[in-house]
Amino acid sequence: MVYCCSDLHGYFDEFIKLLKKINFSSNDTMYILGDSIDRGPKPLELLKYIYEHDNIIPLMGNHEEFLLAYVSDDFDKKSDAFLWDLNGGKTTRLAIDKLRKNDPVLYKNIVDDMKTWQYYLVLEPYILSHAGYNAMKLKNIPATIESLSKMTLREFIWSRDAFFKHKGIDEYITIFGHTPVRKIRVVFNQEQSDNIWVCDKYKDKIGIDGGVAIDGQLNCVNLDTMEVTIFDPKKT
Ligand SMILES: [Mn+2]
Repeated sequence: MVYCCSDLHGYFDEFIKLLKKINFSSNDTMYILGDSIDRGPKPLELLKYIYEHDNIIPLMGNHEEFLLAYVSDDFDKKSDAFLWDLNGGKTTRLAIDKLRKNDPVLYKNIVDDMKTWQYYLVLEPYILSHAGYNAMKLKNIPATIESLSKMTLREFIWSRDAFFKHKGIDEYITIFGHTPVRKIRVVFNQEQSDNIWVCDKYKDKIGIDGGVAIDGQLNCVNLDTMEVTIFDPKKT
């Protein structure tokens, strides 16, 4: 089976419980749609687990970009570390500093691996990306799958309303995270819930960030059956 989930934000124990709940095995594949780190308690445990499992395929999120900026040579350690910390990065930052000191080989492996994480993936008929893309651009160019090449890397990891308020690429359904679904529902004046959000106007987007980092839940979608499994830490 092929699954996806998103915005794990260092909630490693909860992720493991989710894997148990779906009976995840070495024959299955799990895509994580970005923001595996920051905010939560065990970002490094999650990064190690991802690194050790070839059938867990992570995508880039804006929080992974904070980390890669931090470990790059031209990083301003003082002001940029401050900005990352403001965005929930402190636990990750301290853990990555410690790893660099205590296990430089594993540190290098994890960072080098992270540099290869993709910004989007196409698994027909699905497009997977952290934040979608800039759907407003499709007003001026044909809304075909080729239009993905016109999007900037930043748009795959930072888009919000510019993605979910506008019609997307024809004949594809985009599965995305980044904006917790409860916040998307506020934008559309919809009834509150942390369950996956399906765009009812265009039927071309599915938001799956259940907001585990804001007292919400983890949503996991089986891409073969479209069955959704929820792990809600509040209910265990
Ligand atoms: Mn994000």
